[in-house]
Amino acid sequence: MKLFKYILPAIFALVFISCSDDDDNTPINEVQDLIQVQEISNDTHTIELYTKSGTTVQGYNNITIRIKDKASLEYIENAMITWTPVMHMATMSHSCPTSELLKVEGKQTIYDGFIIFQMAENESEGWDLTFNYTINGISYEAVGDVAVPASSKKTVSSFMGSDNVKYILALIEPQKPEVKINDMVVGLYKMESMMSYPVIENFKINLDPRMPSMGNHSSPNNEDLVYDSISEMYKGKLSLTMTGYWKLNLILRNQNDEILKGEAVTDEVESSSLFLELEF
Ligand SMILES: [Cu+2]
Repeated sequence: MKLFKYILPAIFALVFISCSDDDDNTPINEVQDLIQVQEISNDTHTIELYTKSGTTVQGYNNITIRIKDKASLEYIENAMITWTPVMHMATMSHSCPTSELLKVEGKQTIYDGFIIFQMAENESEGWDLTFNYTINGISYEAVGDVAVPASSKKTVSSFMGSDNVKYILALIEPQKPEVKINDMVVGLYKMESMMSYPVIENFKINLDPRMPSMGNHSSPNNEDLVYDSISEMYKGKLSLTMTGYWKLNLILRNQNDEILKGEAVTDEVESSSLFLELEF
């Protein structure tokens, strides 16, 4: 009897160890905190798109992808990928600002980046997304339509500066505004051509948040947005003293401090012609 007392647990332990070895072969899930938006496929692969909300919208979108091999059902760990969003409009096509699409540090199967859709789709005009990627020296392409519904608040502004350059400015943070001094992040890009939207460096953006429904009051301790070369974005502080609708009035200045777009808010001027909006 004593023998069983020790041998049985030993056998169970061995079985357990060999089972847990098998677990190493089950695919790793690196998208637990994300929701799948859609899949874009070709003959060999399925590209899965994920965001926090499970949707894509007009404005800034942080997108995570992984590529599944249709034959082996395994996720690709060594792809080099580029992506090109294109809006097909009645008279022309154009792209939008994007980051690179790079492997997430410390992860095996996921790649991420952002796309700033500056225009929403409508009944006859919309966006598609092309992935060009290489795996072990072989090139592939996959294309699919992407839904870009209009956002209810202005989260991206596309405008002509006084220098006759077309700019795109997008709200990146806060994604979840709170009653506090929020970190604010904005992306600023130049529309160089229909397909090229380089980052604009070293400009300055004055920030004046107001609540139009409450006498157009402002808030204390805001900080203007200045260029951060590491993130290639503009960073500042946005003070929100209560919940509700806020208009973020902005003035864009170039390196010589010349105003390219926007006006200061005064008793006579209720808002700037350059602004973003949020409500929470
Ligand atoms: Cu368009």
